[in-house]
Amino acid sequence: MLLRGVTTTLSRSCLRSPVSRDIRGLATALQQEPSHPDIKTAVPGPRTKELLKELNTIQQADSVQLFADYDKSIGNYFVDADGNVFLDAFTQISSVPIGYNHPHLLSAFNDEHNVKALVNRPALGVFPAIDWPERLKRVLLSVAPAGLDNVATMMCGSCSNENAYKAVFMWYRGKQRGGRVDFTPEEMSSCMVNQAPGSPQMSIMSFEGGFHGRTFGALSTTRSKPIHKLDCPAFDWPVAPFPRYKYPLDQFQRENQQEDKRCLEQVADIIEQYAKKNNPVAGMIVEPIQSEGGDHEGSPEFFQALQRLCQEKGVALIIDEVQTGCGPTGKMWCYEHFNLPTPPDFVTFSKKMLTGGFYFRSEFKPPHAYRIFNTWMGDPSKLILLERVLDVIKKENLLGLANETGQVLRSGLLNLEKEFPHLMNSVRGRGTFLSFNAPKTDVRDKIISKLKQNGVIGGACGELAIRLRPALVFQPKHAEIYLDLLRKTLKEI
Ligand code: PSZ
Repeated sequence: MLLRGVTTTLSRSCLRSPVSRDIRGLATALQQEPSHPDIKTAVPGPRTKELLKELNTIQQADSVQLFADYDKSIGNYFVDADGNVFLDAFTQISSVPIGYNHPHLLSAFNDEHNVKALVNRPALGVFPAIDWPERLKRVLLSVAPAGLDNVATMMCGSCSNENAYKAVFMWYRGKQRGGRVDFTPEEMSSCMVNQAPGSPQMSIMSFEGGFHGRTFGALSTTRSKPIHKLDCPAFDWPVAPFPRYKYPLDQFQRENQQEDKRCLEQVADIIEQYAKKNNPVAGMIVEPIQSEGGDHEGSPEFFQALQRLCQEKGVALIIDEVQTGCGPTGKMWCYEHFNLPTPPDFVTFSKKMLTGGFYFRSEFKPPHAYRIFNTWMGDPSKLILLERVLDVIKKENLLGLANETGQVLRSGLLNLEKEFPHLMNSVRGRGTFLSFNAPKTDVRDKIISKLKQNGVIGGACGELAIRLRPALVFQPKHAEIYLDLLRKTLKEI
């Protein structure tokens, strides 16, 4: 059977409207899920320790937490090398959209056309398959942020951001040239020795606590932890403060509005400073919820004002939805919660979208070929899987489920915050994209580690936060298990 025969196109309206969820479908997909975690050994167990030792003889592997048994992992449950079964509330740093071994994904390559798309991997910028334009429309453009009708595919989140920056710089220089599209001989020769005017001074602004990746351009905009940046040369690009709110939000409205104002004033000042030192801010990148940096939120009003500021100053606005995108906040794109009056200029994605890439306004399409380019430029087989993921999201109304499960999680976390005020505060987030703070970093780390021994994989971010990043198939019943085991863990501390 051909791919186009078995899947349906997702229309934007379908994703946004609450259609009734096909519980039966979801139940079938998850029927082999265990009913609860099952921890048989110490964590990490003996086999895990052996594997870690072996891997460490080949590479620096100390970041490895567990080795997965991907034959046995299923739905929301992760099975490790020692046979321990964990409820996964972290999902490979937020990048498993519909759980492990979803049947709709397992069957994707039963189809000969799809196998050939997998095996014959094209250099997409030069020899794409006959069905590539249609596939892009049917899959990626069917969930495009409103008003962004262009898309480029890439390999990972970092290179999606990196290439969005390049598109911004090309657009900015294009404006300075006043529409001239050819280059001067001086530009051509100076760029070959990394000098202006061919390699001009320009910058991308980012925010304290932001994370945008680890390739060189992206790394210059990453501001979450020194360990990401140490020893690597960086561009002189500006950083501005991002709001740090007090919680609960409804009790600190005045303080938090003041915080928005403080940050916005600094953004405007820094743009002026960089213009004066002849390093103009051409673009700005921001996460709708700062994720690696500690799950810091900005209000809709903050983002609306930020966009106005960008428009006034001629700065392109890039929204980094690598971690927030594809549904966990209850909307396909988190920034949709902000009611921006006009679309942002770019939305970058990866993780749950399975392919990296960026959506952009057509004004940002470079006038020349080969300028935003690399060999693979993504991988069509990832779009085959993504098409199926989007199909499941729509059929099972998983955006509605993220809201429903999110409410169970949020109210449970708020109750735990009341019960353990010395261990938990500042519950926040949207949908299942939630987090809370511990009072100190060592307490936070202890909670995460004990939670794992109790059968739940959770994630840390920033200095104090514990974040929830379950798959989109996390149901209220999984939320109850998470909350029970978190309560048990907090009692042990
Ligand atoms: O330590 C790391 O390299 C991590 S830990 C989590 C991430 C990276 N997240 C990746 C990420 C992201 O969360 C946002 C908001 N933007 C860009 C990236 C980079 O994506 P990758 O890792 O695919 O290059």
